[in-house]
Amino acid sequence: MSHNESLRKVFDRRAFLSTGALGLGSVAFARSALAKSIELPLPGGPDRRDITTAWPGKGPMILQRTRPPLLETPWSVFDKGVFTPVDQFYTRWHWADIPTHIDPKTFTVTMSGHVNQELKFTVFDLMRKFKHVELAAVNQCSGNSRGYFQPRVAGGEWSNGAMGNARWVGVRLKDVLDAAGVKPGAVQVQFEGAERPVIPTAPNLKKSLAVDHARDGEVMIAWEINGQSLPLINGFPFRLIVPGWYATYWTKSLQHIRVLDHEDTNFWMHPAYTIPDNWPQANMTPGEKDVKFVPINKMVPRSFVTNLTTGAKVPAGRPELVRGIAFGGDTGVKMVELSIDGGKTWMPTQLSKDYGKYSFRQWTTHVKLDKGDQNLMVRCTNSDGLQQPMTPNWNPGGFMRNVVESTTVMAV
Ligand SMILES: Nc1nc2c(c(=O)[nH]1)N[C@H]1C(S)=C(S)[C@@H](COP(=O)(O)O)O[C@H]1N2
Ligand SMILES: [Mo]
Repeated sequence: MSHNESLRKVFDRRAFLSTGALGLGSVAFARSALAKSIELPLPGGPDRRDITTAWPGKGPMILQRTRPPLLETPWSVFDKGVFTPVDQFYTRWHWADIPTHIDPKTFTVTMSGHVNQELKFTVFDLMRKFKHVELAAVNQCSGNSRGYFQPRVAGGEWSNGAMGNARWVGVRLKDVLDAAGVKPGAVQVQFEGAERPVIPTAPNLKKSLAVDHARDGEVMIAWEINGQSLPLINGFPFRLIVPGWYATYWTKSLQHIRVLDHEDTNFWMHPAYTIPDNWPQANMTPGEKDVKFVPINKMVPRSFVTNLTTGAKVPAGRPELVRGIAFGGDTGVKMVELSIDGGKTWMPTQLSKDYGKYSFRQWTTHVKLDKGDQNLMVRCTNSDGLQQPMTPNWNPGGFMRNVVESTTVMAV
């Protein structure tokens, strides 16, 4: 991507209008203009979810909450390809007062704290001064699939659609930090977006990464998602991309970058968004005492069937196509296997094109099923040898669901 091409996209007047502003009139209608609902059974309910088509710039989405917007990608979208269409990319915000208009001509990103020189970048500066990089990476909410936690935990009861994969274009955070000059003794880098809490005394969402992580050359400040400017609802004009880490760190509408000479202990780092300190399990027993919690961090491998859903009827006794997606978490996918005997034996699947280690990877295979209910189990092993476990984890935040998923079809 050339500088000029990227700049043209952001400065294109029509692009501002579609991304830099949220049609608030339409937002207000989000609840009343429901098109329909879909079946989406979760343990403990509900069995159906409303589908909304009323969000500016979004196609049909599962409505979890209107203010702030929590919109989930309908499952069928993940079968269409490894990159999630922008108009059906999920969205999640913490505070209802999300930015409804950002003028890219006046918006600035500030870099302050433990640096040699405090800096302020306009949108134009940030895009022009640093080398452009592109990376395919999965953005997954820490609470994706929370609706399947048993016993149930509080929070957005997502099914599996609080994730998406995209090609992100932007600049390396490292280059931007180096321009300000990180001082010796720096510990973490903190990120804050342009929204503000509804109650002024409530803490705004602030997330931090270790300095070495922030400077690893992979963490990016991006403005492009799958070839277009970020929609406002997904973080226009810039968002942080933290490949392999949960989306809570992917700060949208990034406005402040602060280099800290101490560990960030703000509410959103601890106790919010913490997991039991036993990665990759993030597991504990409900009610267990004296569990040490640490900030959520790297993702774990996951895999799903996408062309068949539970309850689907498939012909018995002849090879049927089974297809899906997988991702390795904080590294690539080594293999994806399928079991139709409850996990006793596993058969290999074919992996499709590799778009890089942080991307979704499509897999396909054919299976011959006997008549009756058949459980398709899919298991991903990542390049570090980490494999999805057979029993689900549990933690009170409903974070980091980590288990071999099953799809029960009826062979007839
Ligand atoms: N500024 C800002 N950035 C944010 C959030 C937020 O509330 N405010 N939520 C985070 C969380 S928890 C998630 S899951 C992702 C969602 O990204 P998306 O809306 O583009 O899908 O944004 C992250 N970045
Ligand atoms: Mo999230």
